[in-house]
Amino acid sequence: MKHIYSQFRLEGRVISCSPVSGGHINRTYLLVTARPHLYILQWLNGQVFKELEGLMRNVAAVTAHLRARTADPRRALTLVSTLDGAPCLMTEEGDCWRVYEYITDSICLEAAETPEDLRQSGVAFGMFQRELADFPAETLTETIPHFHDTPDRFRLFRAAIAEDRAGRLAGVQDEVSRFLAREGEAGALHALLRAGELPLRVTHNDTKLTNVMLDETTREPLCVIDLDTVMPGLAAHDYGDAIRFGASTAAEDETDLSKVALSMPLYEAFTAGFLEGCGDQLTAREIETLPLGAKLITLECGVRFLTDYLNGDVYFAVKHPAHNLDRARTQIRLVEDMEQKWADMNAVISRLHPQSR
Ligand code: GN1
Ligand code: MG
Repeated sequence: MKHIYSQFRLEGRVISCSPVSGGHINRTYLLVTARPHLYILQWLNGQVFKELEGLMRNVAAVTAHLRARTADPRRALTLVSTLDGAPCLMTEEGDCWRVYEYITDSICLEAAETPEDLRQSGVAFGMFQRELADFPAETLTETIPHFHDTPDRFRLFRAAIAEDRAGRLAGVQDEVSRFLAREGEAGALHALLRAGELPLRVTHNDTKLTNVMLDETTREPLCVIDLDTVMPGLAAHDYGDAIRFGASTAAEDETDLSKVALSMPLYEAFTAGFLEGCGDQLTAREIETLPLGAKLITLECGVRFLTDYLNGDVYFAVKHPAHNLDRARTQIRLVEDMEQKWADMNAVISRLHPQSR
């Protein structure tokens, strides 16, 4: 790895480079120098992100925008440039590497230990939304076209079913039909966008709890990480993805489905934090559609996992052959639970934001 990190402007000689787990797409390492100074080194997956230069332009512009609002080194990500002054290193083999300053004395959680943890992550993603409200969205590259285009995800799902490339379809008929039964709802948010009822915003698009750094001691949010999918999008999708991951009572790949449900205390906590973080940015219509965002993004994520299972695990990193299927099962279970709790989800919104009704 030395031939990679030695190309960046680091303070001190590197004494260790160790892999950091987590993330289904990129590969991440922790660099420690003799200074001591800590950095995060990342390899970007060029199969998933076809436009790496555009992606890095987005990241450089967004981090600079957020950085301009705070002097605290821990409150925004800082890219470390290469010796040539570029935001990333492109190797002759076509690989892309980048380095960030490490956020010191911080933690990121796999699961909320208390509703307060999740509320704080809501504040972080809400503030991200608010701070980028004046960012020129049209200058951003769409790093993965149709990323949260749920109807398009169903189209790819149908293609995977028709092809049955890995010969796995026969074993998953029940899951397939539960997803397809909901295909008619998939385009609801996009229809509102087209009708001009929802605005296009700069969104994060991967608002998992694991993408928020919290202060180790106070547990307050410091900054949001994983900016690879920052693109123009819908606020309800950012909100929804955070609920999908953070307000579930079980891990994304839990195999005991009786443990999987939407936790209403966690749901309420994230919602309160997100609305607080967004300030007065969101329209009443956007706030009203937040529960729909939670349901549709969970449906979409499940469809993506099951599509990848049918395609033979070509997209998401898996630890065992049924991993994507396990993930798809938790997601559809969660969608069904949200359907059961639909009235309660909407009641939380009305209670926290009476004007949206
Ligand atoms: C992927 O790699 P990671 O964990 O940041 C995926 C997200 C999914 C998530 C599911 C670029 O994110 O869209 O919601 O897995 N990212 C991409 O855990 O596809
Ligand atoms: Mg991500």
